[in-house]
Amino acid sequence: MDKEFFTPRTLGDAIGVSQSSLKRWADKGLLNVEKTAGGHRRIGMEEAMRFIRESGVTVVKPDLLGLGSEDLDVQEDELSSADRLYYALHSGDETRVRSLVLNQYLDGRPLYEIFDQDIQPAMARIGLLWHDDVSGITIEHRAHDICLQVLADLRFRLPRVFTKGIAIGAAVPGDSYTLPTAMVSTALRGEGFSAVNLGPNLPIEALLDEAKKVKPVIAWLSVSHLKKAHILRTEIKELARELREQNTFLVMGGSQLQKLRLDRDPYVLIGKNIHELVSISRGLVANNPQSIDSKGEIS
Ligand code: B12
Repeated sequence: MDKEFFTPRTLGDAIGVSQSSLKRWADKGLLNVEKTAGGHRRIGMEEAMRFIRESGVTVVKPDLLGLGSEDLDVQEDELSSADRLYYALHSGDETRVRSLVLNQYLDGRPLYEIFDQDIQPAMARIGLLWHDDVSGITIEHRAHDICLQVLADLRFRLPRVFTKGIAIGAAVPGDSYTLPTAMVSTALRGEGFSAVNLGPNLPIEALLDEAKKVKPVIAWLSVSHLKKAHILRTEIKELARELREQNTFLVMGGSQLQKLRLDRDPYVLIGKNIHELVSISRGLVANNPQSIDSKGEIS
């Protein structure tokens, strides 16, 4: 996808400030403004998102930034963000889901909170509907697809500054769940890792092969569905051993991980949610300072 830019007028109108205020902020180095070949000022979309999130300005016209409009009626105003998300997912309103999630992000809420406290509980509630009625299955499939689209959109809007090194990961073989591993990669990108999601159902051998090539700081595995646990346990033990030799930490999580009953291993770190994943990743960087350039390459 090409880089998306806003004119100073569009950004100014979206956050309800004049173009001269934007220019002042740019002169003070608070907002990075680029120039086109013709000398016109433009603000990159990621830079606009970063500025709004960090400066705490209010988006008054979200539609100008492609964020949808979050016009709530009065009763809905009483609901928690997780409940609002649940209703938007239930009704299949993708625009509204996107707007709810992106606005939470722009309001400065940590990604892990949006994931663990809004999307996860909303999807868990959606996941109960199929017990009642066949339409619950349709709602669940649709909601899942909307979450994936919105996560991709969110990830695209994150700053592309990768100073913490490389992270790669996937869901284990036999696990076709896509959202958990997509969430992990988005959260790690938000933490400054050059994170690559290798998707659902990845052979352990393929993860190891890639890890040997790119030497990540973190390799993650998500377990939401468990098949052939005994084979997987052996494969993961061997994976952890090989990763340890190149100083890569294996980080594991997922709703079915406990059932795998892994042996204790200081190089296998376990997180029960995205908040714990982020804490683990911050701890690893603090204890393992390496020289890393902006593309995430370790030197
Ligand atoms: C979407 C969904 C599906 C979709 C999956 C689409 C896809 N390609 O991904 C479809 C419709 C295909 C599906 C199918 C099935 N599903 Co389903 N599904 C769900 C649902 C609604 C949401 C799952 C999801 O993505 N959640 C969002 C993620 C992000 O949340 P999470 O997995 O809890 O992850 C959190 C943590 O575990 C952690 N985490 C996750 N990964 C990692 C990794 C690391 C490294 C770390 C640190 C942390 C971490 O952080 C996350 C955020 O807090 C759940 C409901 C639920 N309670 O989860 C049911 C659910 C999991 N499914 C269920 C069932 C029964 C099934 C089926 C067996 C149904 C059937 N009869 O066919 C099949 C099995 C499919 C299979 N073979 O794997 C049950 C499982 C019950 C159980 N395990 O005992 C659930 C709980 C629904 C229910 N209440 O009955 N499902």
